[in-house]
Amino acid sequence: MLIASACSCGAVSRTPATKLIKRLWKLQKVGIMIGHQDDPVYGSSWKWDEGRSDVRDVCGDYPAVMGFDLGKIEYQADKNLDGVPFSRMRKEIIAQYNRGGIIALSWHPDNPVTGKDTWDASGNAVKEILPEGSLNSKFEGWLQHVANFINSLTTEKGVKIPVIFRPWHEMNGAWFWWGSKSCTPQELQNLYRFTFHKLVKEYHCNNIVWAYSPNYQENNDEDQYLKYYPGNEFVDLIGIDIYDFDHNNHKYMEHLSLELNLITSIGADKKKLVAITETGAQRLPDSNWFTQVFWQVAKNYKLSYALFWRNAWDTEKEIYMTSPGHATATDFKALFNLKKTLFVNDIKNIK
Ligand code: BMA
Repeated sequence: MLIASACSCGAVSRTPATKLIKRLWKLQKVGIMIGHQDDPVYGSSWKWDEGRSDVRDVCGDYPAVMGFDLGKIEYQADKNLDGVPFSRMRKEIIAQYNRGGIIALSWHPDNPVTGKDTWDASGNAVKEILPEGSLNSKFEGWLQHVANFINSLTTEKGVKIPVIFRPWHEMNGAWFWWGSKSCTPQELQNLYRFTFHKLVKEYHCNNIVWAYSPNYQENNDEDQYLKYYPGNEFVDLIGIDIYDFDHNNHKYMEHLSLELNLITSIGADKKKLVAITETGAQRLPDSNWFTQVFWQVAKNYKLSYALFWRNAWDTEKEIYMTSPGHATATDFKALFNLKKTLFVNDIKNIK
C-alpha cells in the first residue's frame, strides 16, 4: 500500500503529485496562498462568463489556489451539483495550472443508498459501499469516474496536472452521509483508504496530493482531530474547515486560533502541510473582515493556503469572497498587498 507518490517527506520517484508536494513545502515557507472556490466560473453577480474572476476584478490577480467540486461526477453527469459543467471545470483547471496556480478538489457525492443528495445522512451508506457491503461494485464505478476526471487533467502538451484532493471532508460533522452519525471512525478510515487504494493503485492517479480535512469542533484536541485520520501514508496535507455563520468575529478568531495552534503542531509532528481547507464569513457583513479578522489570526501561522468558499450564484446567503463594488473590496486589496499573502503572480516562479 505504501507508495512513493503519497509521501510528503521527500520524493523517491518524481510524479506530478510529489512535484506539487515539494512545491507546496517551498511555498509554505514564503507565505499563505489565498484561494477561492469556483473562482473563474461564477461570482456574486455573474455566472458562466469566461475570463472573469471576482478576486482578479478586485485586486488584479487570480487566487493562488482555485477550488472545484466533483459532486455528481459519480453519475458521469455533464454538470456538478452547483451547475458547473465538468468540461468547463477541466478547462479552468488547465488554465490555472498554465498560469502557475494550484488546484484543490472536493467531492460532494449523492447518497449511494438513497439516491438523495450529499446531505442525506441516512441509510448506513459507508458500510454498504465498503468491500463487504451490498453497493461496493456500484461505488467502485463511482471511483472510476472520479479517477477518469482526475486522470484527464492534462495540458495541451500532455503534462499531467497535479491537484489537492480532500475526500470525505468534514467527516466529524453529522451533515454528510459519511459523517459522524452515519458511520464509525473505523469505517470512515476504511473508506478513505479504499478511495486512496483505488485511485492510486488501480487507476494510477499519480497526480493527487491527499488532504485530511475535518470540520472545526468545540474543545478540539489531538485525539479528536485524529479520530478519523486514515494514517500517515495516505495524507500529505492536513487542514480544517471553519466558518463564521453567525457574524461573531470574536468567536471566529478564537476558534480559528485554537484550531491553528492544534493543527500546526500536529503538522509539525507528522511533517504534513497545513491549510485552512475551507473558510469564510457568511454574507461578509464587515467591510474590514479580511485584514482585521481573518488575517489577524492567520498571519501568526505557517500555512499552505486558505480557501474561501464560493460566491454562490444560486444561494443568496453564500457570499464568502469579495467582488467589485462590495464593501470589502478596499480591505481585500489591502490583504492582497501584504507581503505574506500569495496570489498567482507571487507563486508562478516558485516551482
Ligand atoms: C456547500 C454549499 C452548497 C454547495 C456545496 C458544494 O458548502 O456551498 O451550496 O452545493 O458546498 O459546492
